[in-house]
Amino acid sequence: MTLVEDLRWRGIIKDISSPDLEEKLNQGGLTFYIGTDPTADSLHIGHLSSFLISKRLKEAGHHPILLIGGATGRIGDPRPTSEREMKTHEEIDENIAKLTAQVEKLFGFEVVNNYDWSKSINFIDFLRDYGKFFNVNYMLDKDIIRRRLATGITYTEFSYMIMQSLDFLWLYENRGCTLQVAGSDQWGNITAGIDLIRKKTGKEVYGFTMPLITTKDGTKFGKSEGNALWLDKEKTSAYEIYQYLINVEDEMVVDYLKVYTFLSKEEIDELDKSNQENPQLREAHKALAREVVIFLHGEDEYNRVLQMTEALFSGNIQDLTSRELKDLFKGVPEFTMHGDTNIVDLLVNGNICASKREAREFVTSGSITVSGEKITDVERMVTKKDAIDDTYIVVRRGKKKYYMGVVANE
Ligand code: 545
Repeated sequence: MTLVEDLRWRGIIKDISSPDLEEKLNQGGLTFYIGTDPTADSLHIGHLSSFLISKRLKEAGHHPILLIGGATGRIGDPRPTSEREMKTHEEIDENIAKLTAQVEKLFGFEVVNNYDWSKSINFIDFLRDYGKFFNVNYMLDKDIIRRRLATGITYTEFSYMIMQSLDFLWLYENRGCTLQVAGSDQWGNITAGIDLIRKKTGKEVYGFTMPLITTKDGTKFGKSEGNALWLDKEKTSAYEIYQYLINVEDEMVVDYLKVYTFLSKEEIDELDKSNQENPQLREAHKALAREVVIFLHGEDEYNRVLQMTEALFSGNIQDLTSRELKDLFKGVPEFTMHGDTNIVDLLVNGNICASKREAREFVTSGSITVSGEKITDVERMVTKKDAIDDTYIVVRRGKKKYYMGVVANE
């Protein structure tokens, strides 16, 4: 398979600026870039799909540049809905530092910051050297601007596409960069850059975008209960990412394998077959979760996730660390335990049971475990000795409901 055939098979090419690009992609040797603005201190799974392109192209013999928008991030790429809140310079600087470290670690590629070449352009030069190449009608005709006309857009955000175009020109002239790739929302900005370079230099450069990755019903992929899944494991644990991926919709798992992993067509076809014939084995889901967690957080972290999953399944949670427990039980209801408490009182005080009568019933029927140990005696006292790592009392009610008791420091 050629590179372009592989990308098309994966469903990664949406818009392409010229059919000539296909041959150039297959030949190798292009310098290309992909950019991100420091609007947050981490990328999330939604951004990852387009960043993985840089690795695919690199492996096919192209040279990647990752751009962090220290300049553009201070302006804000217009969203379809409304003007962005401007971030403070301090916040932007902090985000740049964290994002730069993150993409360097994940991809190991050269990172540039457009603030370096944009910061000293003065306003008069900007208007004379670049503004003259942008017809306002052309700008108004861009999809994103058209969508904002009804609600309004400031001159600041309106100018954003000129800044991004200027980056492409700068990278073309100074780094020999002839290709920009991104998600499909960037098509307007990419083509604006291509047009600027053509007008200023007479040369043809290229761009392509990939489609937005969605769930079955068309909503954005990678949100867990409305929250983004961050690539920074301090913000989203490896366990949470694993859980999200292992539970993706059966009809979608093959699409995600194509976009989010480097497994070959043969390997993915095998997994597809297994998914069709033995859906209960969940081989495709497991491969997706494994590949992404290993790519993001490494083999050790992946093995730790498997151990945690196994511990939760078997109920043997005593040997987990408090950090692992925190990841495992993120979002489960918490309560505080003040001193030694009778099991029935604990269940009522922790809002695990509605009444003492109900609590006694759960205990005597064997439906309650405390830190992995089944408790059937209604007189049993729960003490600090039951806490894992001296901190957490994990109560399970029935098969699946978990509650986290935190021992109060008294
Ligand atoms: C700036 C200057 C350039 C080239 C590109 C840019 C950034 C671009 C943009 N991209 C998006 C983005 O999101 C914020 C990330 C928070 C950490 O706004 N104008 O910066 C996303 N991008 C990745 C994909 C995207 C895009 O980083 O392209 O489509 C998401 O999938 O929205 O010279």
